[in-house]
Amino acid sequence: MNVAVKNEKLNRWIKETAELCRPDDIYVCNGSREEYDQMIAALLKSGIAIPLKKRANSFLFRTDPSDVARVEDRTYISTSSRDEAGPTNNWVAPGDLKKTMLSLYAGCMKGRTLYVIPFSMGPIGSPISKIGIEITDSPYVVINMHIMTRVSSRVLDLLSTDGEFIPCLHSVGAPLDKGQKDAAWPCAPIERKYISHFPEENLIWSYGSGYGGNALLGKKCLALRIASAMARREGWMAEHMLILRLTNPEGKQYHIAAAFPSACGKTNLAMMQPSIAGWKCECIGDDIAWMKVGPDGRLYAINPENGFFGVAPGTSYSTNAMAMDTLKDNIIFTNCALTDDGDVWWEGLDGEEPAHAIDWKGHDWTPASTHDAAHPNARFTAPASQCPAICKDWERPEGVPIDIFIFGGRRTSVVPLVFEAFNWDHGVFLGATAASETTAANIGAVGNLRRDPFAMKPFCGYNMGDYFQHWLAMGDKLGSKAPRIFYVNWFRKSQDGKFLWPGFSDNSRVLKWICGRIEGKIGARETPIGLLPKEGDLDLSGLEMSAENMKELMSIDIHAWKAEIPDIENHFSTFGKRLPGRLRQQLQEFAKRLG
Ligand code: SAT
Ligand code: MN
Repeated sequence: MNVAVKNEKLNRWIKETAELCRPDDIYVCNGSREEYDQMIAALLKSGIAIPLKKRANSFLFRTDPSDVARVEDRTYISTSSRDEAGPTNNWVAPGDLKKTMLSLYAGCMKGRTLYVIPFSMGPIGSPISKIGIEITDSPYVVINMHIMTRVSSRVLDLLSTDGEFIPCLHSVGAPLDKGQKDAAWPCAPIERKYISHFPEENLIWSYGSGYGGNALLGKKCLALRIASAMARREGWMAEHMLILRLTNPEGKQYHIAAAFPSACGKTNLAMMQPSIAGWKCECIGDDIAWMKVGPDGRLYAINPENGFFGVAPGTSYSTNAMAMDTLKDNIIFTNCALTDDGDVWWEGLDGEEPAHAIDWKGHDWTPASTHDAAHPNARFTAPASQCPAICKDWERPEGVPIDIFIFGGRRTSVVPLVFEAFNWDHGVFLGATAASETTAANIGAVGNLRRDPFAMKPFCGYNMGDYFQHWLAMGDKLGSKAPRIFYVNWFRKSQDGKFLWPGFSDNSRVLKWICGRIEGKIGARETPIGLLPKEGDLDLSGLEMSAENMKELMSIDIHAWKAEIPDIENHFSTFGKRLPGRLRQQLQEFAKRLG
């Protein structure tokens, strides 16, 4: 071990873990630039990192073709009773799961180094922040954690001898025999992958995958699954939400938190540059919001992360110029294609397709190839501070006051561009019944419609029925200071399969209407599903869009909505007694409004 660790619990845990996993070496990280450079140098030497000539200090990694996304089927919430984890989570009793995993962990780091990563979610030392320690045998995880979280020896200083932290144990699950050559991307087969959470003891055990949320344990595991369970116990909120600041031409600021499922455009909205004159948008976070009621009774949000782990395909100067400008240097790319001149490439990037590239699997690719050059869940890991649209207050320890919540997802049909909830309970009903087509962010089928309440289905660390109740309780606590709730769908298509709404910077038009609503300046059309913009109220100036398309985008097909009712009933029935009566009542009222 390179340094002595003062914290007793941590010292004991490192020792026990080393005895169990039997690494060749132990290294405690300090988060410095030198450390990052040394890790990169080692990864370059072993040929795992590919340097990019066109972007300073930037590298491409290719994963094993089986290890390309989160694995929801192998993700567990292990509480003492199954009911505590609820119907949306996989569950195994803690004793059984630990037994299985302990046998996998035994000797799993042979031939590797055990890295100890002290990190803070949220600014180091802020009262809202949480300290985690990740133990991992993956240098790729170490460098990604450097960007995505605040890794620092100051975290160890803060912990002192007896401070509390959340232990996050990770192994790629590929021990090496003496002299055995390492795989380019070591990992375990799917049936031996486990992403396990023990919310009753704030503990995370991950085994077998090196990818994204499976392995960077500060993100979905700590900041959502464990944090959501803590938040419910302690009366705050941990949500799968971007945070942005919108400023109107008069200089008035609005803070918006929006929940969309993975790979549904949170990063694009968080960095959006409005197409309407005089409006300004700044990014505070693109994936996770931690929110607490402030001394003035309003809800304040911080982004606990330090970087963006964004989907590369589809990112371009026309869809997200701010992300493109963030990606110029100091970036880790994963599963993008490599061009002949030493740059990354992905489907949807500006300009011509390259005549030749190396695809994400390391094979030759040309435009004539029948497969994508980049994996659809290819990612960039980028420091948030590099984003030109980052808000100057993004690290403010007390957070920013949230005025507006937005829920949504990918719906090809049925759901109009935007509508407002009648009140808090109705807004919670909209969140609880949100549905979206599945994306490549999870291993599994893409394009299947599923209920994804509050975009938290894969990330809620306890019974989702109780989570709904927690939302209702937060609304009661906030009273008249509660954010107003809206629902959006950027993805509705016409009969001939074309997107009806241009999206991206034109989403500012929708946000402008939303701000008009909360100012009380704009009326709305009351419909059975909620409050829709009146004709002419959405600012469409300078937008070429036919009246028919606009009509279709805003249309409400009562039959299609009625057809949703049995599915919502079904969805609600899975929560049994844990479904709050107030949501059952919302469903009854909704059915009645539909007639
Ligand atoms: O792989 S991650 O979980 O970090 C990305 C996502 O699914 O949002
Ligand atoms: Mn996400």
